[in-house]
Amino acid sequence: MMVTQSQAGDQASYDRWVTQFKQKAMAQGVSQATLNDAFSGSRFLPRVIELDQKQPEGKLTFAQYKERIVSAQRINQGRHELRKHRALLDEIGKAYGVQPQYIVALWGIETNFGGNTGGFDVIDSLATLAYEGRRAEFFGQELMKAVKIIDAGHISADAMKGSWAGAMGQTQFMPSSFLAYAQDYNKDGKKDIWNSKPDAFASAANYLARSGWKGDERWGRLVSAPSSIPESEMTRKNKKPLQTWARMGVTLPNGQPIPLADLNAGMVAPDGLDGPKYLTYGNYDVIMKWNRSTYFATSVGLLADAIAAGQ
Ligand SMILES: [Ca+2]
Repeated sequence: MMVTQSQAGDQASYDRWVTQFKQKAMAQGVSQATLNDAFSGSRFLPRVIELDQKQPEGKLTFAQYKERIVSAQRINQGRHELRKHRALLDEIGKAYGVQPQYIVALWGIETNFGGNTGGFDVIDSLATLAYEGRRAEFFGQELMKAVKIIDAGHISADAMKGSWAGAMGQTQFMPSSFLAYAQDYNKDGKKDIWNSKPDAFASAANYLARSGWKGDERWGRLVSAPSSIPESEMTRKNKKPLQTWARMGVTLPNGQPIPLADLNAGMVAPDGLDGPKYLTYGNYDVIMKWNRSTYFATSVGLLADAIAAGQ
Protein backbone atom coordinates (compact mmCIF):
# COMPACT_ATOMS: atom_id res chain seq x y z
CA MET A 1 0.00 0.00 0.00
CA MET A 2 1.23 3.48 -0.82
CA VAL A 3 2.05 5.55 2.19
CA THR A 4 1.32 9.20 1.56
CA GLN A 5 3.57 11.86 2.97
CA SER A 6 0.87 12.99 5.36
CA GLN A 7 0.34 9.45 6.72
CA ALA A 8 4.09 9.08 7.20
CA GLY A 9 4.13 12.46 8.95
CA ASP A 10 1.30 11.37 11.25
CA GLN A 11 3.14 8.21 12.17
CA ALA A 12 6.37 10.13 12.94
CA SER A 13 4.49 12.57 15.13
CA TYR A 14 2.67 9.66 16.82
CA ASP A 15 6.02 7.94 17.46
CA ARG A 16 7.34 11.07 19.19
CA TRP A 17 4.21 11.17 21.34
CA VAL A 18 4.72 7.49 22.25
CA THR A 19 8.34 8.19 23.26
CA GLN A 20 7.13 10.91 25.64
CA PHE A 21 4.43 8.66 27.04
CA LYS A 22 6.95 5.89 27.69
CA GLN A 23 9.09 8.30 29.69
CA LYS A 24 6.07 9.29 31.77
CA ALA A 25 5.19 5.63 32.35
CA MET A 26 8.74 4.78 33.40
CA ALA A 27 8.60 7.66 35.89
CA GLN A 28 5.52 5.92 37.32
CA GLY A 29 7.42 2.66 37.75
CA VAL A 30 6.47 0.74 34.61
CA SER A 31 9.43 -1.30 33.38
CA GLN A 32 11.21 -0.42 30.16
CA ALA A 33 10.85 -4.01 28.98
CA THR A 34 7.06 -3.84 29.32
CA LEU A 35 6.90 -0.52 27.49
CA ASN A 36 9.12 -1.70 24.66
CA ASP A 37 6.97 -4.77 24.33
CA ALA A 38 3.68 -2.86 24.53
CA PHE A 39 4.66 -0.29 21.90
CA SER A 40 6.74 -2.51 19.62
CA GLY A 41 5.43 -1.79 16.11
CA SER A 42 2.73 0.46 17.57
CA ARG A 43 0.73 2.23 14.89
CA PHE A 44 -1.59 5.19 14.85
CA LEU A 45 -4.99 3.66 13.93
CA PRO A 46 -7.04 5.98 11.68
CA ARG A 47 -9.95 3.52 11.92
CA VAL A 48 -10.23 4.14 15.66
CA ILE A 49 -10.58 7.88 15.08
CA GLU A 50 -13.20 7.22 12.40
CA LEU A 51 -15.20 5.10 14.84
CA ASP A 52 -14.79 7.68 17.61
CA GLN A 53 -16.08 10.47 15.37
CA LYS A 54 -18.85 8.51 13.73
CA GLN A 55 -22.20 10.19 14.18
CA PRO A 56 -24.63 7.84 15.84
CA GLU A 57 -27.14 6.48 13.37
CA GLY A 58 -30.75 7.43 13.84
CA LYS A 59 -31.54 6.56 17.42
CA LEU A 60 -33.21 3.20 17.87
CA THR A 61 -36.40 2.99 19.86
CA PHE A 62 -36.16 0.82 22.94
CA ALA A 63 -38.43 -1.72 21.24
CA GLN A 64 -35.96 -1.99 18.33
CA TYR A 65 -32.95 -2.16 20.66
CA LYS A 66 -34.54 -4.80 22.85
CA GLU A 67 -35.36 -6.95 19.83
CA ARG A 68 -31.67 -6.99 18.89
CA ILE A 69 -30.13 -7.22 22.35
CA VAL A 70 -32.61 -9.53 24.06
CA SER A 71 -33.25 -11.76 21.05
CA ALA A 72 -34.76 -15.24 21.33
CA GLN A 73 -31.40 -16.62 20.17
CA ARG A 74 -29.56 -14.82 22.96
CA ILE A 75 -32.07 -15.93 25.58
CA ASN A 76 -31.65 -19.54 24.46
CA GLN A 77 -27.88 -19.33 24.50
CA GLY A 78 -27.99 -17.64 27.91
CA ARG A 79 -30.05 -20.51 29.32
CA HIS A 80 -27.62 -22.99 27.80
CA GLU A 81 -24.56 -21.14 29.20
CA LEU A 82 -26.11 -20.92 32.66
CA ARG A 83 -26.73 -24.67 32.69
CA LYS A 84 -23.28 -25.41 31.30
CA HIS A 85 -21.46 -23.30 33.92
CA ARG A 86 -23.99 -23.82 36.71
CA ALA A 87 -21.63 -25.05 39.43
CA LEU A 88 -19.09 -22.28 38.84
CA LEU A 89 -21.75 -19.57 38.56
CA ASP A 90 -23.53 -20.73 41.71
CA GLU A 91 -20.26 -20.69 43.62
CA ILE A 92 -19.32 -17.21 42.35
CA GLY A 93 -22.87 -15.98 42.85
CA LYS A 94 -22.75 -17.00 46.51
CA ALA A 95 -19.24 -15.65 47.04
CA TYR A 96 -20.18 -12.18 45.74
CA GLY A 97 -23.90 -12.04 46.50
CA VAL A 98 -25.03 -11.74 42.87
CA GLN A 99 -27.64 -14.00 41.24
CA PRO A 100 -25.94 -15.97 38.41
CA GLN A 101 -28.45 -14.97 35.72
CA TYR A 102 -27.24 -11.36 35.94
CA ILE A 103 -23.62 -12.40 35.40
CA VAL A 104 -24.69 -14.40 32.32
CA ALA A 105 -26.87 -11.55 31.03
CA LEU A 106 -24.04 -9.00 31.24
CA TRP A 107 -21.65 -11.48 29.63
CA GLY A 108 -24.18 -12.13 26.86
CA ILE A 109 -24.86 -8.48 26.09
CA GLU A 110 -21.26 -7.27 26.38
CA THR A 111 -19.55 -9.92 24.26
CA ASN A 112 -22.20 -12.42 23.13
CA PHE A 113 -21.00 -14.82 25.86
CA GLY A 114 -17.32 -14.27 25.13
CA GLY A 115 -17.75 -14.74 21.38
CA ASN A 116 -17.13 -11.14 20.41
CA THR A 117 -14.58 -9.44 22.63
CA GLY A 118 -13.26 -7.01 20.00
CA GLY A 119 -10.18 -7.45 17.88
CA PHE A 120 -8.41 -4.15 18.44
CA ASP A 121 -4.99 -3.90 20.01
CA VAL A 122 -5.88 -2.05 23.22
CA ILE A 123 -2.54 -0.26 23.53
CA ASP A 124 -2.65 1.05 19.96
CA SER A 125 -6.32 2.05 20.28
CA LEU A 126 -5.89 3.93 23.54
CA ALA A 127 -2.63 5.53 22.37
CA THR A 128 -4.32 6.67 19.14
CA LEU A 129 -7.21 8.23 21.08
CA ALA A 130 -4.90 9.85 23.64
CA TYR A 131 -2.60 11.19 20.90
CA GLU A 132 -5.44 12.49 18.75
CA GLY A 133 -6.50 14.64 21.65
CA ARG A 134 -10.26 15.16 21.83
CA ARG A 135 -10.34 13.27 25.13
CA ALA A 136 -6.61 13.10 25.64
CA GLU A 137 -6.67 13.14 29.42
CA PHE A 138 -9.20 10.32 29.81
CA PHE A 139 -7.58 8.03 27.25
CA GLY A 140 -4.06 8.89 28.45
CA GLN A 141 -5.03 7.75 31.94
CA GLU A 142 -6.59 4.56 30.58
CA LEU A 143 -3.44 3.91 28.54
CA MET A 144 -1.27 4.34 31.63
CA LYS A 145 -3.44 1.81 33.47
CA ALA A 146 -3.27 -0.57 30.51
CA VAL A 147 0.54 -0.65 30.55
CA LYS A 148 0.45 -1.20 34.31
CA ILE A 149 -1.83 -4.23 33.77
CA ILE A 150 0.69 -5.67 31.31
CA ASP A 151 3.55 -4.82 33.67
CA ALA A 152 1.81 -6.73 36.48
CA GLY A 153 1.75 -9.83 34.25
CA HIS A 154 -2.00 -10.33 33.93
CA ILE A 155 -1.87 -10.48 30.12
CA SER A 156 0.76 -10.09 27.44
CA ALA A 157 0.81 -6.94 25.32
CA ASP A 158 -0.02 -8.97 22.20
CA ALA A 159 -3.02 -10.65 23.81
CA MET A 160 -4.48 -7.44 25.27
CA LYS A 161 -7.36 -7.14 22.81
CA GLY A 162 -10.57 -5.19 23.09
CA SER A 163 -12.99 -2.78 21.50
CA TRP A 164 -11.78 0.23 19.50
CA ALA A 165 -12.29 2.35 22.65
CA GLY A 166 -10.27 0.06 24.92
CA ALA A 167 -12.98 -2.08 26.57
CA MET A 168 -11.26 -5.37 27.27
CA GLY A 169 -12.00 -9.06 27.42
CA GLN A 170 -15.18 -10.99 28.18
CA THR A 171 -16.46 -8.31 30.56
CA GLN A 172 -15.41 -5.34 28.36
CA PHE A 173 -13.74 -3.58 31.28
CA MET A 174 -11.83 -0.37 30.62
CA PRO A 175 -8.36 -0.53 32.24
CA SER A 176 -9.61 1.60 35.17
CA SER A 177 -12.45 -0.88 35.83
CA PHE A 178 -9.97 -3.72 35.52
CA LEU A 179 -7.72 -2.22 38.19
CA ALA A 180 -10.70 -1.52 40.46
CA TYR A 181 -12.67 -4.74 40.06
CA ALA A 182 -10.94 -7.58 38.18
CA GLN A 183 -10.49 -10.83 40.11
CA ASP A 184 -8.10 -13.77 39.95
CA TYR A 185 -10.78 -16.28 40.90
CA ASN A 186 -8.91 -19.38 39.72
CA LYS A 187 -5.85 -18.26 41.67
CA ASP A 188 -3.21 -18.68 38.99
CA GLY A 189 -1.73 -15.26 39.72
CA LYS A 190 -3.40 -13.57 36.73
CA LYS A 191 -6.60 -11.60 36.48
CA ASP A 192 -7.40 -12.97 33.06
CA ILE A 193 -10.74 -11.56 31.91
CA TRP A 194 -9.83 -12.50 28.33
CA ASN A 195 -9.41 -16.28 28.60
CA SER A 196 -10.56 -17.43 32.05
CA LYS A 197 -14.29 -17.81 32.64
CA PRO A 198 -13.82 -18.05 36.42
CA ASP A 199 -11.90 -14.76 36.37
CA ALA A 200 -14.35 -13.06 33.97
CA PHE A 201 -17.47 -14.14 35.89
CA ALA A 202 -15.99 -13.21 39.26
CA SER A 203 -14.82 -9.85 37.91
CA ALA A 204 -18.32 -9.00 36.69
CA ALA A 205 -19.84 -10.16 39.99
CA ASN A 206 -17.29 -8.16 41.95
CA TYR A 207 -18.05 -5.03 39.93
CA LEU A 208 -21.75 -5.36 40.81
CA ALA A 209 -21.15 -6.30 44.46
CA ARG A 210 -18.79 -3.40 45.04
CA SER A 211 -21.25 -1.03 43.36
CA GLY A 212 -24.00 -1.89 45.85
CA TRP A 213 -25.77 -4.95 44.40
CA LYS A 214 -28.34 -6.67 46.59
CA GLY A 215 -28.40 -10.42 46.01
CA ASP A 216 -31.89 -10.84 47.45
CA GLU A 217 -33.52 -8.23 45.23
CA ARG A 218 -34.46 -8.14 41.58
CA TRP A 219 -33.64 -5.34 39.12
CA GLY A 220 -37.20 -4.17 38.68
CA ARG A 221 -40.18 -5.40 36.71
CA LEU A 222 -42.60 -4.65 33.88
CA VAL A 223 -45.75 -3.04 35.23
CA SER A 224 -48.97 -1.46 34.08
CA ALA A 225 -49.35 2.20 35.00
CA PRO A 226 -52.47 4.36 34.65
CA SER A 227 -52.40 7.38 32.34
CA SER A 228 -52.84 9.60 35.40
CA ILE A 229 -49.10 9.20 36.06
CA PRO A 230 -47.30 11.81 33.94
CA GLU A 231 -44.09 11.08 32.06
CA SER A 232 -42.27 13.54 34.33
CA GLU A 233 -42.65 10.99 37.16
CA MET A 234 -40.92 8.33 35.09
CA THR A 235 -37.27 8.38 35.99
CA ARG A 236 -35.26 5.92 38.00
CA LYS A 237 -34.32 8.70 40.41
CA ASN A 238 -37.94 9.42 41.34
CA LYS A 239 -37.88 6.85 44.15
CA LYS A 240 -41.08 6.07 46.03
CA PRO A 241 -42.09 3.20 48.31
CA LEU A 242 -43.77 0.37 46.40
CA GLN A 243 -46.89 1.07 48.48
CA THR A 244 -47.06 4.56 47.00
CA TRP A 245 -46.79 3.28 43.43
CA ALA A 246 -49.51 0.75 44.22
CA ARG A 247 -51.75 3.50 45.60
CA MET A 248 -51.14 5.48 42.39
CA GLY A 249 -52.62 2.55 40.46
CA VAL A 250 -49.49 0.66 39.34
CA THR A 251 -50.14 -3.07 38.96
CA LEU A 252 -48.56 -6.11 37.38
CA PRO A 253 -49.22 -6.26 33.61
CA ASN A 254 -52.10 -8.71 34.25
CA GLY A 255 -53.76 -6.27 36.66
CA GLN A 256 -52.77 -8.15 39.81
CA PRO A 257 -51.29 -6.09 42.68
CA ILE A 258 -47.52 -5.56 42.64
CA PRO A 259 -45.80 -7.64 45.36
CA LEU A 260 -45.09 -5.24 48.19
CA ALA A 261 -41.63 -5.36 49.69
CA ASP A 262 -40.17 -2.73 51.93
CA LEU A 263 -38.22 -0.93 49.24
CA ASN A 264 -38.23 2.17 47.10
CA ALA A 265 -38.53 2.07 43.35
CA GLY A 266 -38.26 4.45 40.44
CA MET A 267 -40.07 4.04 37.16
CA VAL A 268 -38.75 4.19 33.61
CA ALA A 269 -40.60 4.38 30.31
CA PRO A 270 -37.85 4.13 27.67
CA ASP A 271 -40.24 4.61 24.75
CA GLY A 272 -42.40 7.20 26.50
CA LEU A 273 -45.94 6.89 27.78
CA ASP A 274 -47.05 4.73 24.86
CA GLY A 275 -44.35 2.12 25.50
CA PRO A 276 -43.70 -0.36 28.32
CA LYS A 277 -43.12 0.94 31.86
CA TYR A 278 -40.84 -0.64 34.41
CA LEU A 279 -40.46 -0.20 38.14
CA THR A 280 -36.72 -0.09 38.89
CA TYR A 281 -35.03 -0.98 42.18
CA GLY A 282 -31.56 -0.31 43.57
CA ASN A 283 -29.97 -3.03 41.46
CA TYR A 284 -31.08 -1.17 38.34
CA ASP A 285 -29.02 1.81 39.48
CA VAL A 286 -26.05 -0.54 39.91
CA ILE A 287 -26.38 -1.72 36.30
CA MET A 288 -26.47 1.95 35.26
CA LYS A 289 -23.03 2.37 36.88
CA TRP A 290 -21.74 -0.33 34.53
CA ASN A 291 -23.25 1.43 31.51
CA ARG A 292 -25.24 4.62 31.90
CA SER A 293 -27.99 3.74 29.47
CA THR A 294 -31.61 3.03 30.30
CA TYR A 295 -31.85 0.77 27.25
CA PHE A 296 -28.83 -1.23 28.43
CA ALA A 297 -29.89 -1.57 32.05
CA THR A 298 -33.46 -2.56 31.23
CA SER A 299 -32.23 -5.11 28.69
CA VAL A 300 -29.81 -6.67 31.20
CA GLY A 301 -32.71 -7.07 33.64
CA LEU A 302 -35.08 -8.53 31.05
CA LEU A 303 -32.44 -10.92 29.70
CA ALA A 304 -31.55 -12.06 33.24
CA ASP A 305 -35.22 -12.76 33.97
CA ALA A 306 -35.67 -14.68 30.71
CA ILE A 307 -32.55 -16.76 31.37
CA ALA A 308 -33.64 -17.59 34.92
CA ALA A 309 -37.17 -18.47 33.75
CA GLY A 310 -35.78 -21.16 31.48
CA GLN A 311 -33.95 -23.15 34.18
CA1 LIG B 1 -6.70 -16.18 37.10
